[in-house]
Amino acid sequence: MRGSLCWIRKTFTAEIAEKSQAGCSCAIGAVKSTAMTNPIPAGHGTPALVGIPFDANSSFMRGTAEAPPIIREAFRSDSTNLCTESGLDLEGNPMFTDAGDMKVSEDHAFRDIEAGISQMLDKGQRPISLGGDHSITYPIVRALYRKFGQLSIIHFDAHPDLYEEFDGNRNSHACPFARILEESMVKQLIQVGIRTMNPHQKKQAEKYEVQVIEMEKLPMYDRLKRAGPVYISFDVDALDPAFAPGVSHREPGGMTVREAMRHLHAITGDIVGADLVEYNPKQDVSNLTAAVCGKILKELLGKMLGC
Ligand SMILES: [Mn+2]
Repeated sequence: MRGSLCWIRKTFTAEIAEKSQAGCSCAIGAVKSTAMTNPIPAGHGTPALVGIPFDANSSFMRGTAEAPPIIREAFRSDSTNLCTESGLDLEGNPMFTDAGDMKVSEDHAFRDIEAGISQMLDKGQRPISLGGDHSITYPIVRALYRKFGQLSIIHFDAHPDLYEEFDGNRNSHACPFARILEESMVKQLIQVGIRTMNPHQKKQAEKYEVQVIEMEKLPMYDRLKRAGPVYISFDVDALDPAFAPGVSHREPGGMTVREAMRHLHAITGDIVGADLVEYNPKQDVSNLTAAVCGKILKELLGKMLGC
């Protein structure tokens, strides 16, 4: 029965994308079709999943390198269907693809990731990477910056990840946004769900004019309305560990899955890429967090497809 109640849109237009941002209209006028012609608007590419099995920059506990196949399995699980909540059926949908897992050497991980993402962009793909620890966002953003210029980044996380260095490691998963900001690759960094700000990172946030939306201040949808190229970085620990225990750094007091999806749905702009990072299967309980990742991935894909 999977997918039986859903629609596949025959065409994709900027008009539909625009309407969708105010509340998706994908089901309106949608027809079931297997013959899609040119469904991706000019300037965009095909969303493509890519696993990045790398966790050597984790500061506390490894395990996120094992996440990509488990997220894929949850995403495609027969326990549910592949429809987004807006009604877009991703089952057999040619509007997105799966590029498989990236080969990443521990010694040259950032070089490999940046090159791998660049190759995807050259093929006209928009990467949705499945991590991996959060350090991978830095080389991904480098590749995107070379193609699109300065990006707006919407960053869901319990942590600001703005450390100048952490435990002597400038590439730590606690540092990616410091690296990204140093290289001026960002038009605006907007952090959502933060609840572990400390004096050092506060100073960093002030220095780089980061818009920090603390957990306590949510909901805050208006600040997510952007124009131009947008990158979404989703650290699973933005969610409360009650909903997503499968993370290395459980930080109570976080978002519900619904709150996260409402903020995700509120984002506007041209989404040129996204990542889903820090899911640690070793910490999961009954694959609960895997299911949450599958759900977030579906909605991310829907978002990138304009729904
Ligand atoms: Mn985090």
